[in-house]
Amino acid sequence: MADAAGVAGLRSRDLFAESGVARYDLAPGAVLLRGFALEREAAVARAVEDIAAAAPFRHMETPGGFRMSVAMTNCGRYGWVSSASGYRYSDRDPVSGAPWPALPVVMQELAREAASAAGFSEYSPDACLVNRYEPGARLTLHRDKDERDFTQPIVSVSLGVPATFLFGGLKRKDRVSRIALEHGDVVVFGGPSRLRYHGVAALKSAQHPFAGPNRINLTLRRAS
Ligand code: MD6
Ligand code: FE
Repeated sequence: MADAAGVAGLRSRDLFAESGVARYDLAPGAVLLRGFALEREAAVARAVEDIAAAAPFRHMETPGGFRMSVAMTNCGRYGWVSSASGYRYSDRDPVSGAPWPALPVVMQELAREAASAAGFSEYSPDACLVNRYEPGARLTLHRDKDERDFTQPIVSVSLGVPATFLFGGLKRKDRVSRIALEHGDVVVFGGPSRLRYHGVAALKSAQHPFAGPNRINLTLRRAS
């Protein structure tokens, strides 16, 4: 199979000598690190299980009154929530009223190292949105703009069934590239790309040992 990043006409710029992880520059400030999370997949799997036990995945409602096809939960000091009244960060899980589960150390370290590999030093995320895609679930084109600090990047970790990431521009009508994201891939989204439009195409039916028919995505952010 052709390298999936090749779909968008991308070329690997570097090969990390130590990890063998290929780095693709998607755009200024946006970097794809292929397989960067693979070394820690067992620890990340346990962490996601613990988070979901404490704060179960749920289908949130959009401000427009639709049920999101992606099931979500959070960990960290703040969690992203959507409801009829809008989008916001909350330091409590609205379902239980309790604080979100802590951001696991393995995710903090993974995010910090990925950010550093992409050129963002001193990354200090305080929120992690955990997305679960079942077959057919999708995320429409959006920008992540509910955070207070756009100088810090978002670090996005893909796990399980592969998906097509829709990578747009700074305007909604800009051309959208399609990038295959596979198990273990990490995207760092910051700098001049921090407010680009992006989304995820409907998940195809497939199986992967990590989460059966599902895709799990972690997006770490600095919210406050
Ligand atoms: C996902 N990702 O891959 C959804 N947002 O499931 C995002 O919405 C996202 O990957 C901001 C930065 C990177 C991302
Ligand atoms: Fe996003």
